[in-house]
Amino acid sequence: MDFSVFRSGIWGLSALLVCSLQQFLLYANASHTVFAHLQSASASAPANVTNQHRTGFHFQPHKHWINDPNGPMYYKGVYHLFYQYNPNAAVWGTNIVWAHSVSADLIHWRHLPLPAIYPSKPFDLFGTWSGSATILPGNRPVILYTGVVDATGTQVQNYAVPANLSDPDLRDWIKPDDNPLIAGDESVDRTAFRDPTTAWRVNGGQWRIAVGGRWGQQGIAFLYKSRDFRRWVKVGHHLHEVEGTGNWECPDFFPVAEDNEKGLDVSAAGPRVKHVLKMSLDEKRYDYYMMGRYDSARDRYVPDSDMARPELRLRYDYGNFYASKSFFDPEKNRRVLWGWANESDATSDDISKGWAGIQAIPRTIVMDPNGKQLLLWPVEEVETLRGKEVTVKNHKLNKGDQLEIKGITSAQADMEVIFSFDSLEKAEVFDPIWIRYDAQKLCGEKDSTVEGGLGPFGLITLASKNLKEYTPIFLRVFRDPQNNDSTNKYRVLMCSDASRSSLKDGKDRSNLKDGKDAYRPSFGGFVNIEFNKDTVENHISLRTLIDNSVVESFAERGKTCITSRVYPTLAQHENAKLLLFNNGSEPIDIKSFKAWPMSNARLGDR
Ligand code: DQQ
Repeated sequence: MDFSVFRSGIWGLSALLVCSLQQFLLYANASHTVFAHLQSASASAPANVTNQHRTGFHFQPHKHWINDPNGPMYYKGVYHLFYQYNPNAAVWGTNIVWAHSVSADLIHWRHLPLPAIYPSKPFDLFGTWSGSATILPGNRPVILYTGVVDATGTQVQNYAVPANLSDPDLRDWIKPDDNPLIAGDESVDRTAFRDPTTAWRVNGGQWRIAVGGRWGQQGIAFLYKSRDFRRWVKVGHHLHEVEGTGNWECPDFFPVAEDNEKGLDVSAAGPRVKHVLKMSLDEKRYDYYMMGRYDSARDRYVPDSDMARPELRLRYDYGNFYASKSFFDPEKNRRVLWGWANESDATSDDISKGWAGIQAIPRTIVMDPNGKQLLLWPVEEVETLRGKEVTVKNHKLNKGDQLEIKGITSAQADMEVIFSFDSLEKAEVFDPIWIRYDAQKLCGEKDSTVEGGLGPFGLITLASKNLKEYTPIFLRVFRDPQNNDSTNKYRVLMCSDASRSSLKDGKDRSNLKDGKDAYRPSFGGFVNIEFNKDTVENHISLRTLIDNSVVESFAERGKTCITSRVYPTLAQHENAKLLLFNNGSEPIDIKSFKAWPMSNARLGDR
């Protein structure tokens, strides 16, 4: 008997059943906009997928909608990435499944033909939502995921196990009938109770997981414990909670080493280990994290700083990056982070192009030597796609200067630049009123054309002739004598401005965020750099990956990262220009600039 035919028959039948049941869905706390009328292939799929803005080396399936990365892991020489996927359309749907792709190097991928997990059982008939993988002793992977069980959106936590452990691709997954593992009790809002973490072990014994949720406006990481991975009991306290932050989605909890850059497996503990708790804030659609100490004996997590103070919140990425998830890669002893970079165009555009969503380039996570934050950096494998290097050295940019970089197809490129300057004297004074702003608002006011003292300077990417379209990534240094939270009296603002990236919409897209329309602001974050006033020269480094409709930037080895999704109509392929610029009165030296055209990653089927 041809098992694959049998299985796709069952898949088709159950999908049909599920789709008709889902017509009646009403989600009280769903985090994605539901387009019930667009979920079916016939209603929404265009005849062809439009290639115009597809990326060359970022992860994406051939067509349709993707969102959260799920259950990343390394098993028997293979990297696995699962992701939320709508098999019918380029919009999110309650028919979302766990699609599955595998890779030897995190860059080139094979898309496996069938979803690993899809709605089919009473414990997930109304949704197979996000979750994580854990490798149990004996090298046995298990997936924990959220199942939606009824039309009101009640969520439970389920498990799935590989059908065949000798298959390194882990193509087939079984959802045992003793699911669900966890149903929320009366202290849990069951319609906001989802996205279990990878499990960790406390003192080599009991298992723990966290599950995201809320109680009113209090965001919560619920904590559960188990001796055998089957019977899970809610712990009397939460892993953490913060008032006023709303629903927490996709929590991630993992250790980082304080003394070196090696990644740690999830259960690692010890005196020189800190723990990171990340939560995806449903209301803001951004990922925040905190660093702290996890006292495994008391099962208590104590963060270093108070997340209730918005100005102290840390983010992995200050742009379009959400629902991220990390995993430990034992092959290279590193922790790797995946994050979803959603489209920033209108839903109607996604439907007509036939696809929506990419995964950002996977990033290694290490602790910043300052101990206060993380550094995120593209995995080294991405460098294997680099072509012939173009360089610039020791080129001075005075106020108003632009330098065009020739000899590279910059619509698909990687680049690293070090800017240096002799003096901090011209840095503009930071207005205390801006403390109440977030960096994004300041980037909106002080855009790349607004002249300054020390900055703005940076890159102009995806630029058309005469700058009708362009996406600048730039820095501006402020002096802040009143900064009481730090000994550092300078604030460095980093911006990635998508508001002029496309002529297509013909209007300002920087203020809309309704989930249906285009949203392309100037994203911004501060970069925590301590300048040395005793040396004559200070630097700021910037790395940017450009891939047709995505610009991912990393300041200072990954202290601050910003991902923007953009859709130039003119600045495409060979017509996209790349420039360096300075609009500040302090001259900026391009100490070093290197750029490489990037070839395509192989994204095939098997
Ligand atoms: N997406 C999933 C949920 C998760 C949300 C559903 C975050 O499990 O909370 O597709 O984007």
